[in-house]
Amino acid sequence: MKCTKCGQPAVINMRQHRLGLCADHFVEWVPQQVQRAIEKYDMFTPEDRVLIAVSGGKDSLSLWDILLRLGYSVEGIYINLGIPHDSYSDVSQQKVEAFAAAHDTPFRVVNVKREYGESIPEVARRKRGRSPCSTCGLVKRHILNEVTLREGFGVLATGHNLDDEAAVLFQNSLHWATGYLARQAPVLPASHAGLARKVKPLIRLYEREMAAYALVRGIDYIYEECPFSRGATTLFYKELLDQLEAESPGAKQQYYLEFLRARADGRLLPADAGKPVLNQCQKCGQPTTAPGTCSFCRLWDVEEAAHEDSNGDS
Ligand code: Q46
Ligand code: ZN
Ligand code: ZN
Repeated sequence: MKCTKCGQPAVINMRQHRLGLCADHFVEWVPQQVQRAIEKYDMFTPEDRVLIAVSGGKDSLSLWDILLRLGYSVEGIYINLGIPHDSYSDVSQQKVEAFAAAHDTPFRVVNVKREYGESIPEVARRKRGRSPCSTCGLVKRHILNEVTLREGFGVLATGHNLDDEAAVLFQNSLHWATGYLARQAPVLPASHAGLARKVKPLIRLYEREMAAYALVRGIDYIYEECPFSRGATTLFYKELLDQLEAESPGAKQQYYLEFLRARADGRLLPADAGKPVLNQCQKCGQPTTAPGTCSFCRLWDVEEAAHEDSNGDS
């Protein structure tokens, strides 16, 4: 296979675009795709300060690299979840530190155990019945929202790629979870004073393209997946969608991008679908659908946990 642009040997063949590219043209093409997504969905401008959530994996580190190359003002945040298996969290943090040092770009670390007294696996163990992943998702959402607003960033960017989004869409549509379908978007506006604007600039790119980009750019990322992701249903949905893609190149892209189009045109859901009524958490002040304290604050409330246990409500 030869590069469609210059005839040199191609490093990647993207059947959905009928495009093969050599290393040089591929690392030029990827940021163009990201820039197109940023503009199409009106994500942010060069005047905005962007905070990027980095995990040490290929997607978020590559996104950081791409946004820097595109000239955006971007800083990183790493949340150390305290996952001990094979020093997963500490090794991930080292990858982030190495990237930031090599690119001379600022980042901050929030260490969950140091800040709140327990790591994610420890909280999940205490809150019997809550999975590490749902605990983790809740904690990350809260901290990222809080830091984005407190430090005056205009927007929070995450490294979700098209495969991630298509798998979540598959899961949500299997359950016809209309609330989630309504909120699954490349841009979540700051619809409330306590909510940061959130964007996903990689939604036009397949996972394999991000892996290839990291490789070609020499980005050193953590290859291992988080140990808690093993057996996750979204991984199974990704495999199913990959089978579909192998038979019908472009199917994943069409599935997800057509969903966005249909929803934007109002063909799927009423415009106000998925807009929950928000209250203010009595403890931290962040918006919450709960009437009193938010689920993040309740997570650390040991007295409440004991009460829940005695009620058999884990
Ligand atoms: S980091 Fe956290 Fe993921 Fe690990 S514990 Fe689950 S949610 S799998 S993105
Ligand atoms: Zn080329
Ligand atoms: Zn709270």
